[in-house]
Amino acid sequence: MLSYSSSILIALAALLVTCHALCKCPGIAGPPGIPGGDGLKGLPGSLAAKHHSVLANLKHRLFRLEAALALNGKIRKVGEKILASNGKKVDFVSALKSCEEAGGTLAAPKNEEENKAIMDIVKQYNQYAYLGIRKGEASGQFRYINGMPLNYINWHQHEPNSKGKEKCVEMYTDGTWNDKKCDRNRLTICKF
Ligand code: MAN
Ligand code: CA
Repeated sequence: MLSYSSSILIALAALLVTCHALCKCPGIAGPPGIPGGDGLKGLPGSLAAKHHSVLANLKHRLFRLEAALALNGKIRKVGEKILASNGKKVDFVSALKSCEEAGGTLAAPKNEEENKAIMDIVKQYNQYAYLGIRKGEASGQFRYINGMPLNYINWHQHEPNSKGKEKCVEMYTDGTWNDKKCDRNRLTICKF
């Protein structure tokens, strides 16, 4: 039979593990020691401690991996998002496809900070990039790939000018946008 206080401790440990699994906890402090807990509720203390150390180790490795990739200019972290380019210049559909096949989508800036992060990659490769934005068939409005309306824009002066059929959007090296035909070869920048 478990005492009231050990039940509380076990419940606390289970909560801590859940919290760490969801990565909402700052730092990687360990759970409280749970002597001899082989709980009826939640995880046994030894299992909770093991899970915690596995998660803490993964978190630490992930942190170092992201730092190393960012240092080498392989990725850019912006908020919770990760931006990366394969360095390839292809048409819009091919660019979107390669991002989706990699488990992401074409990057589209939702605010100034994200626009700057994408611009840094455009500058790094010195190549204009397609953004994950296109003109909707029905609406005739520029929207994100998922169909949602834009909540941030950074058009170059006099753009969009919709010359002919410019249904895609490219980013210039100064971070401003131009509506552009979708069949040009532009740098692929994905968001994960
Ligand atoms: C080209 C195209 C257009 C763009 C103008 C700007 O014609 O890239 O999309 O609007 O240049 O002068
Ligand atoms: Ca244009």
